[in-house]
Amino acid sequence: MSKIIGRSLPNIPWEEKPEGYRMPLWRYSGNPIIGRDGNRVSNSVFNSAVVPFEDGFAGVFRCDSRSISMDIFVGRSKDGIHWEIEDTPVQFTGTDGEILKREYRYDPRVCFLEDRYYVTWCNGYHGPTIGVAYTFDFKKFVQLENAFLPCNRNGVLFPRKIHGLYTMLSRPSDNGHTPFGDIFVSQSPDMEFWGRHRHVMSPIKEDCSAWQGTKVGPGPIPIETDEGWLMIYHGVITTCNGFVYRMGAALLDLEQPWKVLYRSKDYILAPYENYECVGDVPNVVFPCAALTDADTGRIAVYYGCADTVTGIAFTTADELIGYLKEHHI
Ligand code: BMA
Repeated sequence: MSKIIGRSLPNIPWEEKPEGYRMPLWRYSGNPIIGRDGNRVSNSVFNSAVVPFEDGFAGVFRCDSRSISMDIFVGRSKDGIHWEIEDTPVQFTGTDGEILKREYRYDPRVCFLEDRYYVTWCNGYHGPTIGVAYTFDFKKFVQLENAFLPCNRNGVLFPRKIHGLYTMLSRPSDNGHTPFGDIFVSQSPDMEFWGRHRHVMSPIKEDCSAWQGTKVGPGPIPIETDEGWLMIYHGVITTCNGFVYRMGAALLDLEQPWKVLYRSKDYILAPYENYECVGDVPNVVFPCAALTDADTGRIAVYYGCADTVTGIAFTTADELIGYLKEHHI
């Protein structure tokens, strides 16, 4: 049995795997859980991040407006499935007005680390980079320095320091839709100055795993297990109709997370359902968060569907790591 190292979460949203289902992730039967109209101003609600909070759940949601501006909004839920999302975006405070200037914000991740919730997101600052902020209560948010130079996306913190250093995955990019992309990991003593950049993984150009041939990027906060960090990521192929986004998984070394122990050869979830294939950007499943229960090994992955709505898919550490070991590069 592969074991999750972390807290128990008896109220994790959950459904059992359908009888005879052959894939390692199975969708919630009530998907999508959040539609386009998740708040009053939204055109679409997707690529969003949730965490356990107080006696329920809280999250930071990407809501694109009906003028197609991109910003992030607080949401709250009792059960992790039904969400109330605020109508006004997160307002940041901080010491440096230069950093607080808003161009655009999207694809948030939320990470409970030490005593607070850190939010990282794709932050417009003369190109996309990684914005960083923290909150204790999902009311007041303090914005820190951007982690990296532009252009970068998919900044994903590890949920604890590794050898005394904050550790973050990211995916250097360009200013457009980026037809390339490798995952790197960086470390910081103070959440401000980031260095020790190490390469984690590249796309796979060969036909043996073509679904991840154009770019790869980290998704949810890595899940600590007794066998390594379980990293769920997105992999992209370029087709005659454009990009298709699927999900993969990898196990990273606990001490040196730039070392990949196992990596998906076969994808673990792909756009099959109508709400994943049809929307503002067709054929996208894009994971940004996962709830976990260390007692049962249950994992609930939250993912954006076709850049329009939000879904959940379930697995367990044992099921996913077992699949990974059978279907790895
Ligand atoms: C990426 C980001 C994501 C989006 C994806 C597919 O570059 O913009 O937010 O889900 O493209 O459109």
